[in-house]
Amino acid sequence: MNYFPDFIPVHLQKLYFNQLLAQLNWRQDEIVIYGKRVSIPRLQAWYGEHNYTYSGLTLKSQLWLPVLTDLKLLVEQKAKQPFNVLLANYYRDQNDTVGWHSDDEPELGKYPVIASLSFGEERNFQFKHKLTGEKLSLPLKSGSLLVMSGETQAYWQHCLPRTKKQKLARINLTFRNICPV
Ligand SMILES: O=C(O)CCC(=O)C(=O)O
Ligand SMILES: [Mn+2]
Repeated sequence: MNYFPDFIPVHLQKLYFNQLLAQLNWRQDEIVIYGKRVSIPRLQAWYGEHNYTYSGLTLKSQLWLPVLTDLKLLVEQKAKQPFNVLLANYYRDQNDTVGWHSDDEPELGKYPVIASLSFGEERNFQFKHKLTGEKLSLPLKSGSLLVMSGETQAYWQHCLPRTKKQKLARINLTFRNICPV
């Protein structure tokens, strides 16, 4: 795992945040849990060359936007690997979250590289080891890039917990590479 706290220069962070907020096709998606439809606690958007299915929800591919291809290129240069899809998450405030999961869908391959770019409010990203239960916490600051690779998805789950402290909006982009089987 590699963390680059100052990946996007400070003077560009607000610009990117505003462009992403205004231009992405943010949706309030619902998933089915124990037969019930539940709104997920964040907005999301999906771009790239493939559809994506999780928890009974299919995200249809949408054409890349210029702001996304710019960021994708920067991230690909740093991670030294190509990406062909993007899941974008918009956390409106401290109540928006993502629960414990691994990004280990078979179409991402055995040792997926996932590059996670953050803008806006800093939030704590947590990891939990699947066998030992060991926990780690990493504050993801605006403009930072976290590259998860190797056995990160195989052995660790991650989440972005709700906080009691009030938080402003945060946008996170996770670039992934789908290899159709
Ligand atoms: O918002 C984040 O930092 C992580 C989002 C995430 O884990 C995901 O979209 O799979
Ligand atoms: Mn994830």
